[in-house]
Amino acid sequence: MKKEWWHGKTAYQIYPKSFYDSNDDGIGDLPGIISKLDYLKELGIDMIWLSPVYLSPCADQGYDIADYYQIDPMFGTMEDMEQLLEEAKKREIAVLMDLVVNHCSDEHEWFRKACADPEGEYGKYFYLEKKKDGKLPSNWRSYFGGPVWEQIPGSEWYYLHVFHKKQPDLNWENPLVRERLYEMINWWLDKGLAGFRIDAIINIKKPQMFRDYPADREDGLCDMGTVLADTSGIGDFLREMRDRAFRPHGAFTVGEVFNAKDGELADFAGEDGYFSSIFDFRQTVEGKSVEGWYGARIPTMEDYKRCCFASQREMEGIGFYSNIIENHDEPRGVSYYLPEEARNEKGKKLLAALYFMLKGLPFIYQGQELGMENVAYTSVDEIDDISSKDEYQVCLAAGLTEEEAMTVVNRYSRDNARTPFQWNAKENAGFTRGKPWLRVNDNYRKINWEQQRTDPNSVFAFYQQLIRLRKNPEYQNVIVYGKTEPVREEEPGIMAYYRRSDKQTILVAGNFTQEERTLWIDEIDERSQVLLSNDKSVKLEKKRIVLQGLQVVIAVV
Ligand code: TEU
Ligand code: CA
Repeated sequence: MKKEWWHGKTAYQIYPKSFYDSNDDGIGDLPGIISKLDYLKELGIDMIWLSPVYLSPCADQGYDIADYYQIDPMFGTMEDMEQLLEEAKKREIAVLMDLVVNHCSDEHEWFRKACADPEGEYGKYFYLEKKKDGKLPSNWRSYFGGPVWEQIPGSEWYYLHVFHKKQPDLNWENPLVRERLYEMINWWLDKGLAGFRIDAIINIKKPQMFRDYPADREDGLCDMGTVLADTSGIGDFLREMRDRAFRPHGAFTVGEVFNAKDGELADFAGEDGYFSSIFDFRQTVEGKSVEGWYGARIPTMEDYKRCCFASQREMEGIGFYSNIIENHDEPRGVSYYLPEEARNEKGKKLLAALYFMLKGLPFIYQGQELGMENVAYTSVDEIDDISSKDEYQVCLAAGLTEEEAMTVVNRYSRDNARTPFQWNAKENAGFTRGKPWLRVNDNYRKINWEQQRTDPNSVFAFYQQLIRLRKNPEYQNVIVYGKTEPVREEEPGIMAYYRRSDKQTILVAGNFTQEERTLWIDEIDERSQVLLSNDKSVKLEKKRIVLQGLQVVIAVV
């Protein structure tokens, strides 16, 4: 396999609005990020992904871009962005921005012009259609609820938006649109970005606009997943974007790809793929339902293990997944995957080691390294996220009480992960001296960085050790390139695997039950050596390892 500059990196996702507020307006910003680069360095990070900081009316927290060439004033200025690139470079931290090109904002100049003259040049930048026999062109449901079609006020035209109505989809079939996007991507890469995380990209290719699919809810609409499954030909767009923009810059790209079809993995993330890597969302989508959040089932640790191994097998010999336990769209991984009795420091480290040591690029989402947890919102009014608001209504429409609806929303809400970063035990968790834009999690006095940084047994210290291990020249090759081989895969309550290269074998063994368990493993002998564990007492004996409840051990065997 050809080696690439990014293979050994550890990445970190920053949600700028909630990371650090430098000017006390309650909103995290670029100067705030710059002031925390040393923090990231201390953790061991060498690549950051910034969720969008472009000019945006913020209907979907910056994922609705009004100008790709401007920084939103709430985050700072273009000079701040340039300074961030410079300061990051000094610390050898690569910077990725979020590339949101499936749609823009309805306040983008292109869309304004399209509305002013739907039949003119800019009308062709979007998908504009008229009703047929009084019916909308198609019965697709937007990800945030309701039909994907919205009327342009004062006209007979409807535009397509697969997300919010303030996020009109760009017409990728129009070569002019593609040109303008490539120009923009190149402009940013020329500024010194290392690459992009690529938003919602699987949506850029649509089937025919006028095709209906069987309704899957009472609303008569059908899920976008069904629509996309019926689409082909996205590869032409993605290949072109790669060749025109990413490849000439040697950029790293990670695609938000939920549903690559069978056999397409190499096209997306192989050595000659459209992207350098794609996120592994197998465990994210496990248990989800077209009915919405109320119809979903939380995966167990057994599901989690099965998903991880399936993805590792599928990707072997092809490329690298980017591995996560959470992001800005998901609940906190420790609150979601760990059974209730395991939601403690030991359990958090167990989950950390199990995912971090998988083959692929580990991404840490801000606060994950402290073991930040879900929030218990008591009312939907405390929630900002549009997706949560929609799902709350879906619950009520399905006959749930308000209380039941809140339980469901709390389980999945995107605002679980979007609360301010917990820097210390002072007011507002030290995130701002103003009023935070979103409520701080009540547990900040217990879970915060200041308290963890000097504690050698903290979750933070454990992440530091994981990252250090990944960088250790003695093991780096096997940790980055070694094959993943499940060990005692059928054993309930245990998730264990080898990472194997020609020369070395590393064992990662976790016990997610509360009881002590013994694993018989032939390869353990007197030369085997523990590299890291979340429990001091490690019993490595000939041909066996004894794991305490919730213990994880990483050993070279
Ligand atoms: O998410 C794309 C995506 O598929 C979402 O529908 C996701 O499943 C949803 O957030 C669950 O509630 C990306 C971004 O990550 C997300 O924050 C944006 O809202 C979305 O694109 C639109 O840009
Ligand atoms: Ca601010």
